[in-house]
Amino acid sequence: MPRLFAAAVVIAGLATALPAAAQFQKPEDAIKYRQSAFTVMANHLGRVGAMAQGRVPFDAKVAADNTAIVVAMSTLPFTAFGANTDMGMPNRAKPEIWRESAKFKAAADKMAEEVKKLDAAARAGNLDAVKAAMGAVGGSCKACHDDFRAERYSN
Ligand code: ASC
Repeated sequence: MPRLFAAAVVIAGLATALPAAAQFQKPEDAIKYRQSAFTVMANHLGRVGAMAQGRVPFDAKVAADNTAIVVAMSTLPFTAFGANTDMGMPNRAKPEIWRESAKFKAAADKMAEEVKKLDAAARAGNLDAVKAAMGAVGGSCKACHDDFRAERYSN
């Protein structure tokens, strides 16, 4: 193969690999990925939630370290709801995710937005603001779960 043509083929290959959906070999990989991202996000959100609820003493540094992780994770799951990832392994994704994709995206964006506000509150070291922002984040989680997450796992 002529060198220039070979280079063009490599570049074209990289470019087509870039879309998020193409980063998963099979549906099962995408499902595992998004479930994992939600798990990590919920874990770190929970540590801040414990402070907001007074179950754990408020430590602004620890809170901000955790909200930074929540922010970083918040957009990742939504790269893994591509076409044909409704099955492949047990999951709780409702068909509405693909049927009402604009609404699903709006719910995801809303959560990411509220999570950024929570991070700002934690970085400011303001527990009252953390409590308020935590309520809004929780509301955004619940709203999306109500519409788009099934009660039971599929088979
Ligand atoms: C969390 C978590 C969720 C949401 C949800 C809010 O901390 O893991 O799934 O908040 O419970 O209603």
